[in-house]
Amino acid sequence: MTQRISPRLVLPLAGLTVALLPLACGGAPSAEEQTPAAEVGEPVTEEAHETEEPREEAAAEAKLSEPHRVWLDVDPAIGLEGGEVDDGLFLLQSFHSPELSIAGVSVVFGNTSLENAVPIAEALVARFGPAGLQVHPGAASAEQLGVPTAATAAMADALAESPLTLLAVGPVTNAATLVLEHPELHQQIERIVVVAGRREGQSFRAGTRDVAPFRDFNFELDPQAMQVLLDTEIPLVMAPWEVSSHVWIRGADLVDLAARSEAGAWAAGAVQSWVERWARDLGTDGFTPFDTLAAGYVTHPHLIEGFEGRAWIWEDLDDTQPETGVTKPYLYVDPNDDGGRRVTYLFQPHPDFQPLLLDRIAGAPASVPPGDPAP
Ligand SMILES: [Ca+2]
Repeated sequence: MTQRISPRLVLPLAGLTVALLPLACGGAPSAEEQTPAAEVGEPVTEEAHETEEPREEAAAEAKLSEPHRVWLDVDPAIGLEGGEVDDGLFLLQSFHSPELSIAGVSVVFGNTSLENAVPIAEALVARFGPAGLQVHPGAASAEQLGVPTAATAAMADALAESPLTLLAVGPVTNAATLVLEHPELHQQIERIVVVAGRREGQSFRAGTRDVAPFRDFNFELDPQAMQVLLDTEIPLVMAPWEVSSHVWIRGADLVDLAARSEAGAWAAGAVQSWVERWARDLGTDGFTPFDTLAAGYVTHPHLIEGFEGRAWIWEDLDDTQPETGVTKPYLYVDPNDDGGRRVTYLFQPHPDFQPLLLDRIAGAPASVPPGDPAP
């Protein structure tokens, strides 16, 4: 069932400004149908909400185990007018997670140009990151798949030192170039967590406006790079739109965040134009913080339910413009499919994840009731 993707399918979007990018999973909102937020996603099991053990289990696990050594590969656009904010929140969340030991940060094109994204990552690391953490520029477009960069060199050096988990929360061009260039290091990569994928037939919808479903942004910007990862035996975890569609950061959460800490206040301010964009384009109060589910799975696996399934890439009618007859590649995952490649597919966060995420973004638990004014 695996289908190789031809070069013509790579979408030449890297040069567009963020204001021109349609909204998409892991990226920005796009255009056409209407579904209340409560209906987003495939039917999901409700049992995950009924157990109270996961948070306690996760806390016990965090205390007992050594920090997970991770590498963060991001495409941040937070702070740009209308720019996607989830990579920025993902970085704050990671900096404030004692379960993680961050070996390095690299940057890839995606939500904005590499040129825009690198200084955003550098500023976030300098202000809120651990001392000494370095930021390494990677691919500026999908055309650079297979071209070594400062990012892939630094990742290779870190992997040669000791194994790590790669959190690749933008287009996976940097990750794919790393594995193409360094087959000797595959065994050192404990797993790669990506923000991409869907079940067959699933449409990415949110909000009440009559707009098209989200694109599978990270995947669609470089499907060939995803194929490279699928062709390896490195464990792959998918934190797709489906799992993030159940987590919302609302306006009231931002008031709460702003009151907690310097980082919380910065985040609350930096996401404002993104919140306004979702309200305007999708009719929502708040947004889903896609990339944060990837880090959450590493820090608190008990809070995010997944299944082992098979993944493959398939060409099908573009659901964002079905009237045109145009096709596009899809990254499908199916728990029952025997073809394709084995992956872990995340689909259901525990309700405790959202308050935990706010704690981690702020670097502090809630100390004042939500709704109180920021200091
Ligand atoms: Ca991202």
